[in-house]
Amino acid sequence: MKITSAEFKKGIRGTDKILGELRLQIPFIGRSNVGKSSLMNFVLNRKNLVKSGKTPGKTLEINFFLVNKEFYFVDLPGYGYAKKSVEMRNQLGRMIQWYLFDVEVFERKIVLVLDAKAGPSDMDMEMLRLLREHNRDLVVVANKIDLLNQKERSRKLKAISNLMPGIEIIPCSAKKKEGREEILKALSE
Ligand SMILES: Nc1nc2c(ncn2[C@@H]2O[C@H](COP(=O)(O)OP(=O)(O)O)[C@@H](O)[C@H]2O)c(=O)[nH]1
Ligand SMILES: [Mg+2]
Repeated sequence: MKITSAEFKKGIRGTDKILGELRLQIPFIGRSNVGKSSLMNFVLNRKNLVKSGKTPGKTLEINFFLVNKEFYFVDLPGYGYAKKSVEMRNQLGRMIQWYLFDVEVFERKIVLVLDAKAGPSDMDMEMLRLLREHNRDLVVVANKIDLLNQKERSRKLKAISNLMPGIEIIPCSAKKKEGREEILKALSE
């Protein structure tokens, strides 16, 4: 897949007619601060289209970006801060679950973003369980792989694979620009 264009379309907080469009939606989900927005910019080859930042929990809406005038990248709020664990039951958590599990769309491919160094959190595992329970089409990536040296890297990837059997884990780094082709390939399968 080649990216030829990307533009912000709109942010929503609840039901909206954009959800009913006959277009593929590709939401990036994961913990706050794991690098969802950075990764979307990297994959789209755009510097600052998707707002990323140091303040966790900044994204309060579900933001739609039209890509190649054809499908949507969807930026969602993160679930839970690094330390102060916000439960999936709070308002943002409910919004994420509503979009992923209550809203049926034309087609959806979900990118679950993990922290390569920290590995999957309890909430990541819970999210994975829910995604599988709902038979969601899924791509799992391990971001911030640049924080690991060669040895830690293979050890960590193996450990993550063991926790998520039967799922291919794509190592990537928005910072060091690694894994873009692999992610695009997985999304076009
Ligand atoms: N080292 C490293 N830092 C990253 C990477 N991707 C994102 N970050 C940093 O992680 C922080 C959170 O990124 P952001 O994209 O806003 O995360 P989001 O909350 O999941 O959308 C920012 O300070 C980024 O610069 C990466 O691949 N490697
Ligand atoms: Mg973000």
